[in-house]
Amino acid sequence: AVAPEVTVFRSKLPDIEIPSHLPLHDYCFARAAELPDAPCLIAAATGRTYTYAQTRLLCRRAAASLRVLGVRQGDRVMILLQNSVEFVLTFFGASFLGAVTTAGNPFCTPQEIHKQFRASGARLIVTQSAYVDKLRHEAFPRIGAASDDGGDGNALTVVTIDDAANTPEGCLAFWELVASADEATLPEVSISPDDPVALPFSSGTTGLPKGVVLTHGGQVSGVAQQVDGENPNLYMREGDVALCVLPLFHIFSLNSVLLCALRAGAAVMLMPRFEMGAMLEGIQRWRVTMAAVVPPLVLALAKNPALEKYDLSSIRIVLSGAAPLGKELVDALRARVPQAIFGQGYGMTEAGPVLSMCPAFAREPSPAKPGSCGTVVRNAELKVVDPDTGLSLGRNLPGEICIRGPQIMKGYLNDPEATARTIDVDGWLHTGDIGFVDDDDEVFIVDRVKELIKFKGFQVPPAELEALLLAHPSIADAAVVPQKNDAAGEVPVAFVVRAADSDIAEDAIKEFVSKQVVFYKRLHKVYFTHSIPKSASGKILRRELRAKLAAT
Ligand code: AYL
Repeated sequence: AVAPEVTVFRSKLPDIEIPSHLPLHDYCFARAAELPDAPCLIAAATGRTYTYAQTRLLCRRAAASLRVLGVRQGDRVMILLQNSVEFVLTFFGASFLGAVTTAGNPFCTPQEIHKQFRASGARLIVTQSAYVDKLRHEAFPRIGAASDDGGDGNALTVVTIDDAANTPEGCLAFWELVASADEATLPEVSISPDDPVALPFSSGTTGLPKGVVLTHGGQVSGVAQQVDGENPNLYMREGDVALCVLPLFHIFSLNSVLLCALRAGAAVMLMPRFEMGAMLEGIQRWRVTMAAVVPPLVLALAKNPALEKYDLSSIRIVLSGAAPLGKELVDALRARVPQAIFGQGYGMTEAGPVLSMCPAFAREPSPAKPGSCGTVVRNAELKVVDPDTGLSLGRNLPGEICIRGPQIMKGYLNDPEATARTIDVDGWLHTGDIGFVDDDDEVFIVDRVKELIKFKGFQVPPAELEALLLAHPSIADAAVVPQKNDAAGEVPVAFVVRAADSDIAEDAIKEFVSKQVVFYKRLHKVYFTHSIPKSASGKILRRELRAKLAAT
């Protein structure tokens, strides 16, 4: 048989040499020797700045500390922190040891954190005293330092970043450990490109959140595709300052902000949380040049009159990602930051994460149209397939976007079936996004065939909420789908079939879910119905439900 023709889209920029043999930490700190005194991390909350030499040294001391606590190559370390210097030190500290970081959202409920903790197989958690009570939940092992564990190897080691005086019972103080650590004791670790370095969680195209295995070679490739080469797609250099306000436990901020900025020799301004005044103050004070944002943040900025009181003239790039960015929104903000280039990156945790990036951010920029997600990154192939037939589609025809290249995940942790559903035998990763490539090679995302709901760029996996709902004795069946929302993009809403004789009310259901989930997974509405539409094989017909919503 003749193989069907495949239209493969590639970057117009030439491929680059990618040093994917390097461990991620060596790749990201490659410029530290050359720029020892350049600012690397800026803690906006305290005003403290760490140079490249200091940052690298502290990362190695963090590695030595983790090693003293028993962390070895291949082990998983969980980070439950807002953006902070300690997050960065722990991430690279683990990397130096060949250990793997799984970063979670500290605002999650104990049950949610426990699921990630258990699935990852972590034994050590680096967090802040404010979150330690969540780890005292019955599901977790008893908290006890590795050393005074009295032979019970099942205790959980918890390191807190607060002042030593505020270290909770049973926990260890991060900075005490780092202060007494000796980086000279670090063993030589042989790391291969195929070894995992990060384990974010994502629900992918279907089902519950799963560990996404990202390797050293994969992350080096993913960063190189953005910032390396003669004509980097996302042009950053020494002197640049990247705004790091989006959470580092999400791959957008970890990869496109932290890892890319370090590789380029730029500084990273770390903000623990989004607070408008502090953010604008920080941008002005540290002269931020690259701002990574999500659409709701663009909205908040566009609407905020306080913007005029700050000098934002240093910003040259505004990179929006993780959810669709409307043209109107860009226009509303552009007037306030006229010198900046606005554009989008399109990414997915599993894809390493960036598939396409605005070409106007390049060293030798080329224009991008409003609403476009840019062009496919270098050293990668992108195709668009008919979601029903799998056949490749040409330009301007919407279909499922697929990506292939050295940057994509190795697979889902301990889940070969989910991996096989997402990455096919030819190495193509199927995104579950519907989009097309236009005549100028620009990618446009128009819809999603996967279940995922995106609230302000945060993942809301419907399967997780459905499982919670079905556990309620008054609920016979349930389905959760996205509903369009101006402020959040999408919000989760439920269709619920009450159990026989039950008259459970909407509020009771909403509250039942709220108590078990982080804020962005809360149900915004419950629609009672007599049955959930399903296919012959029992799959929820989400399209039908979404159509029903659109009609109301
Ligand atoms: P996850 N426009 C529309 N939808 C988007 C966009 C975009 N620009 N970016 C991401 N999405 C949606 O795993 C899309 O449905 O990673 C995609 O499959 O939490 C899903 O979000 C993936 O969600 C960057 C820029 C990373 C963006 C990212 C996105 C990470 C979001 C690095 O430079």
